Amino acid sequence: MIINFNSINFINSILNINELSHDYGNEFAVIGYTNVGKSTIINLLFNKKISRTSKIPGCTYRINIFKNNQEIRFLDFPGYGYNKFRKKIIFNSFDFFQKYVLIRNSLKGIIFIIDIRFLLKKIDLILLKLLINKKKSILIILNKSDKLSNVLIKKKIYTIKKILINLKLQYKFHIKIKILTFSSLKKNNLQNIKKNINFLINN
Ligand SMILES: Nc1nc2c(ncn2[C@@H]2O[C@H](COP(=O)(O)OP(=O)(O)OP(=O)(O)O)[C@@H](O)[C@H]2O)c(=O)[nH]1
Ligand SMILES: [Mg+2]
Repeated sequence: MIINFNSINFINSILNINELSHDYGNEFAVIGYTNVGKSTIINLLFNKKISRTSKIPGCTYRINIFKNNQEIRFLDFPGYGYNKFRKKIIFNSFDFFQKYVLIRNSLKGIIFIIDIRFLLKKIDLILLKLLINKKKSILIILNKSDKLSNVLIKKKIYTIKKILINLKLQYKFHIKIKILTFSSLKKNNLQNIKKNINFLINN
């Protein structure tokens, strides 16, 4: 199957795990810390402004669900870190995601967005370990690479690969985790990201 990235529509936004649609077909989750660029990447992938983005952390505060004409669903998760609107929101993205990963059979892959400058925060590592334990396929996107020099980008890639190798030794897992760098400003590697999402659905 080749994913059609040229047809996407907003379906609904949810706050509760019971509001998820039936667990059939193919689903992808776009997750990561607040403000790393999840919604921006979704908009670029589908070449359409379907998800709200903002400089203010916590812009996405519900799980927004999109679907293409092949019935493939993409879930844009709220970031699980610092949230400017936290006091107003009783929703905990991190807890939701943990539950979601455990129950969701149609979840074909995780698109894990990371700010390349900060790499993995403690909370990212906890989620990564959970995903590895559940044998979920992961595509890691090191976003905002425009903020670093090429030398630093290489260093960051080296560091995250080392972290993953250590996790591999610790948890003895065999799933492949692909790592790509990206910049929503430069839009490099967009085709490569699409290729790798296709890889997730077909494996
Ligand atoms: N310099 C730079 N800025 C980026 C990049 N990607 C996203 N941004 C900016 O980062 C901010 C946050 O982007 P969003 O897409 O809203 O981030 P998000 O992860 O969806 O944020 P939450 O939904 O609040 O968790 C916006 O101001 C974007 O324009 C990038 O690659 N480079
Ligand atoms: Mg967002």
